Parts: sequence; structure tokens; C-alpha cells
Amino acid sequence: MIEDSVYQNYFTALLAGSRSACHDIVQKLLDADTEIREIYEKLFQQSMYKVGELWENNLITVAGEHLATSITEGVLNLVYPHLFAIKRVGKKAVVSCSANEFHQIGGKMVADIFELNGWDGYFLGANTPSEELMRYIHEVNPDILALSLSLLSNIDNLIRCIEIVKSDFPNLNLLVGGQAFRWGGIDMIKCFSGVKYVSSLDRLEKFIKEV
Ligand code: B12
Repeated sequence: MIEDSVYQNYFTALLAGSRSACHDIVQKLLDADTEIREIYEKLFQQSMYKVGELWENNLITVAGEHLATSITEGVLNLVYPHLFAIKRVGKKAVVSCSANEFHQIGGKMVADIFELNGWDGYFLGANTPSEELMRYIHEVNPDILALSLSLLSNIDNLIRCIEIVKSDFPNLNLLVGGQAFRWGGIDMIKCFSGVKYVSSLDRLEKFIKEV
């Protein structure tokens, strides 16, 4: 359980741009065996959503938001030793953001959740053109493709990506998720067979355990 005071200290350090303080707080939590999913949701996601609100309301600068993003991406890497210590189960997940989608932190967490469950998670990052994604799927032949969407205005790119992938890989399991679906779009996904919307990391973990 991450205490409120720990969150507050982390958030203050994040806004102040103190990479080292953020690093120390996360490392202490990892050393205390705090669940990684909890660190992702209660520390990183919550603080970045708050950063988004401050940014939207002009209470922090664009530079302040960029710095918070860069620190978050940095401290995410502290979990690597934990991820790679886990026994592999011989399954592969490709995780990507669709074309014109530059929000990549959520997708990175999704790839890490696969790793935590013994899968090999291949995270392609932001703004992946659908044709390049297809080429990569041909190369890696994954068991699952997971796509992350943050902007609902990008849903056409996501749909196009799903159509392209489904035309070559009709039986590939596809997962979609991300905060865009808080604002709509779930119905557009439902009409594809073999494509599942997953609303949280907790549900993702449950899904992985069932596969
Ligand atoms: C950082 C940031 C950026 C950075 C991203 C850099 C990077 N390296 O990722 C930059 C500067 C590029 C950016 C740009 C823009 N942004 Co921005 N951004 C953010 C911010 C502050 C944080 C994003 C983040 O990391 N969140 C934390 C992660 C962990 O949360 P998450 O993505 O939701 O992921 C979680 C779940 O959704 C889930 N999940 C995610 N993907 C998947 C996939 C699967 C399969 C599953 C199971 C689960 C899952 O797992 C995660 C953990 O729980 C958000 C605020 C916010 N509310 O998030 C705004 C925000 C997303 N941005 C916003 C906007 C408007 C923009 C711009 C349009 C701004 C502009 N005018 O240029 C551009 C669009 C660029 C583009 N084409 O993509 C708005 C979107 C509003 C809306 N209704 O669509 C937000 C909400 C800010 C706001 N409050 O207004 N942004």
C-alpha cells in the first residue's frame, strides 16, 4: 500500500523537477517489495493525470509537463531488474501506440505487465505507422497485439490499424486500451471479432492469467 504522504512527496518532487528525489522514492518502494502495478497506477499514473490537469489549466508550463514526463519515463526503468528476474513462459506480446499517438507511458506499462507475467513484451513506443507495425508482427509472430490510445480524436488511426492487422492475421488476439476510451469509442471496437477492450492494468493481468 502506497501511503498518501509518499505520493505527496513524490508529486512535489516531480513538479520541482527533482529526478533524484523521485528516483529515491521509487527505489525505496521497490526495495520494500511494493507491487509494481500499484507503483504504476498510484504513483505514476495518478501524478501524470494531475500534471495533465495543471497543464490544461495553465498552472504549470509546457516545460514543467515535459520534465515530469521525462522523469516518469526515467524512473519506470528502475523496475527492469524485477521484470527480468521472472521466469519466462514462452509467450510474446507486441505493444504499440497507433499512428499519431505520442502518449507512450501507458503502453510501456502494459508491456511491463506482460513481462511481469513471464511474457516477452515488445514495446514499439509512440506513433507507429500501421504498415511498420504489420512488418514487425510478421517478424515476431506474437501471441497478442496490444494497442494503446490516449486521444479519442485518433480513433480512426486505431481502427485502420486494426483493419490492416486483421486482414493479414485474422486469428491474432488484439487488446486495446488507454484513456481515450474514457471519452468514448468502445462501441467502435466491439464490432471487430477477436478485439477486446481492457480497461485497466488489473484487468489486463487477469486476462493474461486466463490466456
Ligand atoms: C505527457 C502528456 C503528453 C506528452 C506525451 C509524451 C510521452 N512520452 O508519452 C506530449 C507532450 C507528447 C503530449 C501531447 C499532446 N497531448 Co498530452 N498529455 C500528457 C499527460 C500529461 C500525461 C500522459 C500520461 O503519461 N499519463 C499517464 C499514463 C500512465 O496514463 P494512461 O496513458 O491513461 O495509461 C494508463 C491506462 O490508460 C492504461 N492503458 C494505456 N494504454 C493501454 C493499452 C492497453 C491494451 C491496456 C490494457 C491498458 C492501457 O494503462 C496505464 C496505467 O493504468 C496527459 C494527462 C493525462 N490525463 O494522462 C495529457 C493528455 C493525454 N494530453 C492531451 C492533449 C490534448 C495533448 C495534445 C493534443 C496537446 C496539443 N495541443 O498538442 C498533444 C497530442 C499529441 C499526439 N498526437 O498524441 C489531453 C487529452 C484530452 C482528450 N480528451 O483527448 C490530456 C488528457 C491532457 C489534458 N488534461 O488535457 N501529451
